[in-house]
Amino acid sequence: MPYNDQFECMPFEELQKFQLAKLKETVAWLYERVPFYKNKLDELGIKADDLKRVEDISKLPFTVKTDLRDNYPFGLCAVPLKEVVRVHASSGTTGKPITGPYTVGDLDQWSECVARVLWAAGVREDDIFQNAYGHGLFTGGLGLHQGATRLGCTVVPTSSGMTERQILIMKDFGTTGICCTPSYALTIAERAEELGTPLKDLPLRVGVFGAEPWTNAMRQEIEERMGIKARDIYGLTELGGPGMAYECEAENGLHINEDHFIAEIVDPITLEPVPMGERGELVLTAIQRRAMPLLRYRTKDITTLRREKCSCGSTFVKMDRITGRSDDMLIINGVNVFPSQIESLLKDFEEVELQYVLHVGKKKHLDQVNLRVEAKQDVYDAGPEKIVQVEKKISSHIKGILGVGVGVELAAPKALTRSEGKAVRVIDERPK
Ligand code: DLL
Repeated sequence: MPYNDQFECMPFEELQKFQLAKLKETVAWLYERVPFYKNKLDELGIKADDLKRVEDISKLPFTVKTDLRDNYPFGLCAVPLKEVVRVHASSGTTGKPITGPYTVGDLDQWSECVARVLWAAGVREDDIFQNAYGHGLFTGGLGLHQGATRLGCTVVPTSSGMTERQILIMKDFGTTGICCTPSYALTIAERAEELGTPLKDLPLRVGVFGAEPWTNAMRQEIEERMGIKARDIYGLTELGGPGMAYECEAENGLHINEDHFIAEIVDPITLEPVPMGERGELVLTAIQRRAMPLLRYRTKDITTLRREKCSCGSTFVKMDRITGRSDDMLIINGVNVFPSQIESLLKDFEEVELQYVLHVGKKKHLDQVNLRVEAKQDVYDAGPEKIVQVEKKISSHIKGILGVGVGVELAAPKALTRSEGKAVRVIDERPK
């Protein structure tokens, strides 16, 4: 039985009525409070009362990441900042992050959504739950913290990194549940094996992984090496972070928390809604958030939706695992990176040309990024010492701003192939 059967098992007709009421409330809320939405709704000549059925959502305007950038940091906020009790942030397409503000009520419903995820994965109040997501601006750490606290677990907020300490704590505290990115899970498992304490010999029994794409093959490997059940969790900063969708015992798709989010799939080119069961871009509308509810947010994540009876009892629609994105965002060990962000950082360095290629690969289970960028002639001529100095300077600048380790290699002037059409800026050789 799901965590909150009143909502998670709601009959479809009732759910639709509920969604419509909340959608209308949200549209009216935004119309009154956010000039960006007032203008967009006026342009389209649509008001909350014009929405008669949930499907009328397709009359509403889309919201995209650049709208958040253009209204940075709080231009889309629908409440005064004194009612905002937390702000998280994630990568924007250029230098500035995008922000996610929360009211007290938003935090409360976020905890509820994450509690449902954990419950569906089999986490219970007697679990010792190690939270190895980054705690900070990233929504993973505090989001999972709140959800696990709501369930009553014994939460151990290790945050990410310091792998040997993670293993030590797992052993000493008797950790039974864990959450982190799936790639980090494998890194921990591998280190534990090297240290002679395979995780499968520990009490660990369940893991909740997300924030980056992963496959069933990876699930199997994690389950075998860690001796656990591994389940998926999905979400994004713009709409409140992890907990928007989650896997249940059926392990064939992720239920979307439909009393909080209305999901649509659109064709990423025509932006027309596609029928249930067809692939396209996931578009989500937050219908209960109050600090920054977004209408028809284009996630750029590619998936399909299915409405079917599920063995877990939930009536919520299911989405398939995310198979890719309709933009060029890269997810590097759970951190979102746009090539355009790298480009805008490179502009600060007069030692290099804006000719660059990002090579993305895997070393063991972790993503590795190498940036080849062309040196200016005088820098190149100054010799190896100067080159190494510039490489280090760029690498530490990128790490400082984006939080991602990138190996930088200065190439000789004119060494990189010039494009004859769209420049190829990213070579992603990670296994799909
Ligand atoms: O990654 C929130 C999160 C934290 C989700 C912890 C799950 C667990 P952002 O940093 O804003 O938020 O990145 C959001 O990451 O649009 C997807 O492209 C990708 N993503 C998130 N979860 C999954 C998943 C968090 N389970 C972006 N599978 C999203 C595939 C995922 N991709």
